[in-house]
Amino acid sequence: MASRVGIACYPTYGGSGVVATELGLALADRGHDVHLFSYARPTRLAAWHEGIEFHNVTVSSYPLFRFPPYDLALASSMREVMAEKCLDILHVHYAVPHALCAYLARQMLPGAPTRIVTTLHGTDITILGRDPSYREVIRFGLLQSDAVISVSQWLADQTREVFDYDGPIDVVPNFVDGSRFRPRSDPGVRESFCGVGRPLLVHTSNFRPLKRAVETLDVLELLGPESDALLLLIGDGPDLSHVRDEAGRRGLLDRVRFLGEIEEVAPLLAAADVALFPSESESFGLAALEATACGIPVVASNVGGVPEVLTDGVTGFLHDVGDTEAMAASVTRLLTDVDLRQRMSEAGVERARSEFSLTRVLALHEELYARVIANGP
Ligand code: GMT
Repeated sequence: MASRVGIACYPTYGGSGVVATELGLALADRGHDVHLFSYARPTRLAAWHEGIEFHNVTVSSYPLFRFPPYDLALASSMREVMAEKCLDILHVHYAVPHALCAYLARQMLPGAPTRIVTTLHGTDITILGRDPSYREVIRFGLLQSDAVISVSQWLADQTREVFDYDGPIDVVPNFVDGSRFRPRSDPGVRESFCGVGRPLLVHTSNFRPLKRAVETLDVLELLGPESDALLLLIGDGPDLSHVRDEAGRRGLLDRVRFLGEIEEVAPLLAAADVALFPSESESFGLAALEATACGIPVVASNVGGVPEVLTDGVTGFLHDVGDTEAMAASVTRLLTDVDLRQRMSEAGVERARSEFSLTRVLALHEELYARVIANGP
């Protein structure tokens, strides 16, 4: 049965906003009436899409406000839409502050039937959850949610540990839309960067320090001067200028291309040979999943939920955080052994299709929504 679903997320280039928006698009395509809340149009909601109404949360400034209260503006917008559209579900992505805003909105409408679903994505638990300024308020947000989703078993375990939380947690993984994230043979994309024969490495992220993006340069250097591999860096964020400076300082500028934020990354991923993700923490690793779905073996850090997404030695290679020598050795293996690369590529595509397909994970969300609606207030 079609539902009226509100979704709140951060709009920026990052996994939680991507997952929330892609889920909203897919729910709308299935006939649900979707209302998306954010402070700017999310990256993956580039254009108008039938079935989704975007609610741009604006925060007024006032001389007394040193910190304009975004959370109150968001709660107010949620309350308004909840009342007008009679939302069945308000699904918030990233606990802070969204779970609390949803709670506040519902408190403002006594008797509202709206059920609150909170998806935990990572640093809302692993970093903010450990911060005494936020711990108790996040825990309260979880307890007030009608369902709590974690994107990996690892993050569910962290949540129990950090908050001493023993309520139910549904592990529902992130997903990829296989119609877009798929292998393609499009020599044009490759040709435009480096010609067909030159090895192509790729890294996509929001360039926060925990992504350790500068280590992609270490790996490139460790491949040695005889390698003519080219590294594509996709995305933007606080560490990008440091990475750019380092590339210049190390004389690597002719071996690295900085592409910035790109709306449709799938064709670029599919053109590459190996993807690199040296993060120090990752509750899931959506970017790694998107790469494997495109048929690209991944070399990544063995952290958090990453081993739930990538199978070491089968769909990629996992190494200790910071072990760039081992990462470079794995990249060299993949670049020199075409059969290995092909086997890993096929295994990655197969796993993305069987475990993390949009169809499968969308159905898990629909089942969960039906369950919490049936449980009632
Ligand atoms: O927690 C964050 O760092 C933010 C969040 C985001 O919006 O990018 O990233 C997390 O959520 C993604 C989608 O579920 C996961 O793929 C990322 O692994 C996770 N990041 C971390 O855990 C560091």
